[in-house]
Amino acid sequence: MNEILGEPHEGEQFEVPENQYGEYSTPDQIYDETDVGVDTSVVAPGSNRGLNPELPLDEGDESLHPPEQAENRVEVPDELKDWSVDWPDYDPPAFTTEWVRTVGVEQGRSDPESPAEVDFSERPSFLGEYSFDEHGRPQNPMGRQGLAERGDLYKWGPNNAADPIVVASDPDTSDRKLLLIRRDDTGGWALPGGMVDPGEHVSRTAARELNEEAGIDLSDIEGEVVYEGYVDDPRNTDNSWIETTARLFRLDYTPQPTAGDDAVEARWFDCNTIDELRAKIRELEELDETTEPLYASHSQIIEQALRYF
Ligand code: RP5
Repeated sequence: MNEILGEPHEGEQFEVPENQYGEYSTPDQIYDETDVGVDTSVVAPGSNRGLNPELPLDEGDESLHPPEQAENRVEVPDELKDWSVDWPDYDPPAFTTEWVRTVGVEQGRSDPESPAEVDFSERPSFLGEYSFDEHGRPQNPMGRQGLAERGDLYKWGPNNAADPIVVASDPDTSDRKLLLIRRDDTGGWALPGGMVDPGEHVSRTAARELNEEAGIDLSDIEGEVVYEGYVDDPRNTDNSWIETTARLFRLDYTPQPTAGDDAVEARWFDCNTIDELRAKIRELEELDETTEPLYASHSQIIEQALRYF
């Protein structure tokens, strides 16, 4: 058992997979030496990825989800997701936002236009080795996404993010609360995470994002890595995808959050179980049973974190 994870409660079926990228030279600025492996089953692509259909996408900021990206995507039926399944007519539009190609470059966040200029041996994935298509573009290990090139993401291949999972337990009752933010792009509830900054070590990202998006400074707490792997983010494309390191911060008090940066709201939710949390958000947002109430695969990542109590 990896020390960083601690022991799950007795009787729980939870295995820590082998670290799968031993063959890569893991860049110090990205990964801890104590990285845990990935259970990709945690984030098997879902139906609507927590996008609230009632809320319009933010059209004012090109860095967010541009409407044309959403409109252009080819619908990929589940049975055709896997690259190994033949789909001779599959010809998704190639799209990379103007923002990624201009501002992202100026800010030192974006890759060059051509993937041939990227050293992918320095860009490991938590999912292990990934393949490349006939144009030298990395292929999303979770399969077809209906859009080629980078879409809204800065990098070809894996784009590293980090997510703080802040859980406050009442010392008397053991009742748990979880901190969430409302994203300003999709309007959905999400973990207060974000992308790893250029040159930043991923172990710092979760606390920085937490401070920026919820105004809570936990930078003196290390937290526990409870998930490392793929995120079923709506921005993922055939050639670019998000992978996160989720870090659990345990508190015995509930500091007052203040929304900032990409968050329009930040608040605590009752969260003794993932079902309680999801029901609470559905009620608040008046969502039906079929709508995933949390952004991307954050439900599954939170569920994973709750196993550590
Ligand atoms: C999700 O997007 C990650 O899990 C993380 O929460 C977030 C990072 O993107 P931004 O919030 O920076 O847009 O996939």
